[in-house]
Amino acid sequence: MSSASSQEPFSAEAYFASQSPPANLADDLQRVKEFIAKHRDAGRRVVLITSGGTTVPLEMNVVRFLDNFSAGTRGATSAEYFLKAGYAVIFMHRQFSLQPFSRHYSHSTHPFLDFLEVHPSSAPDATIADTEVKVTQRVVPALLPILDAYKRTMSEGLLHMLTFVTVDDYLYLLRGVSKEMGVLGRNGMLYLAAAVSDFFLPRNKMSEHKIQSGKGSLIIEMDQVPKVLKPVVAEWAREGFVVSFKLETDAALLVPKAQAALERYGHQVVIGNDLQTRNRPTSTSTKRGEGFETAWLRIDPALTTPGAGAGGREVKEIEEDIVKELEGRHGRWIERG
Ligand code: 9Z3
Repeated sequence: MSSASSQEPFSAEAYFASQSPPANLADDLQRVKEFIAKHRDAGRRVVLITSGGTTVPLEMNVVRFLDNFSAGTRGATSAEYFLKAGYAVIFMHRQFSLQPFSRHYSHSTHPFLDFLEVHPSSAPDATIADTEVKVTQRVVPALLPILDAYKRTMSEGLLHMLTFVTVDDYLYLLRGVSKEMGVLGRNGMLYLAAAVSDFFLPRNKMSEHKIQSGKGSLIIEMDQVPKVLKPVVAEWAREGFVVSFKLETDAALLVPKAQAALERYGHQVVIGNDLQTRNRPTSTSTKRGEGFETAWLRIDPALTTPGAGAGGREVKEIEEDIVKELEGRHGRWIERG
């Protein structure tokens, strides 16, 4: 696979002209519009959270695709803290990635079947319908607050779910939802935590059917995905409070690259995280006049096991501090008008 191309990167317009929208885009955006209108009328702040990784299909009839590591932990965890802070949340996530509330009982961390107990009835004519299944008592203290918050959120209609799989789905949805958020004015926040592919295979270069083996190595030349933060800030969500994420594997690059992004796109906050320690120290950079302000949020690594709270142990999650910080900054930004 080649890693560099001499070709000019696609502009956002050229990208959308070349790639097809997801089939249910119009319906999805209609529901988003209704959700936003309801919360705007209630004077509530609304945050769009993007979460999880995007795929890049290699064939039209897709058998193989490029993916990335993101599990959606950052987005799903942050969603809970934004809800707690009084925001309505549009949770735009990769299908089957972690979701707020249910993330505490994911199949890999806490399979929920492990928390159930079977109590057969002792009545002589009992049938299977008389058997009771209960949650193991030891998990109740941890489960109850999660269940309460989940029920309250759903009954008050504060969480709206949207799913994407491919980078095309993601970009079409991001454009559509960002534009819908315009009616919120400064009350809208975009929290772009999804891990979005930097490269894609344009439709006109894609094989229609499964790529066949037997001819030696496979060479695929990919094009660069446009940097959509630029139109997000300058066109699609002009009044929104935009928070982007910068992911690096070399921690020394984080702050300079976060500052370069703020300089280039002119949005409000960049959160920098290092792949290996992304649940621990995290920096936030904000532009102040001509300079930059960088704050580090750190928590004790011993307290940070994602999802560990579900089993009963109290844990601190860095997203709690990130959201608290952003809520404050968003509020001050709204006041400044
Ligand atoms: C992030 O940096 C997220 O915090 C993570 C979260 C993807 C690291 P998990 O889902 O991981 O909890 O497993 N997201 C943004 C990554 C990204 O694609 N950033 C672009 C870049 O670094 C700029 S927008 O160039």
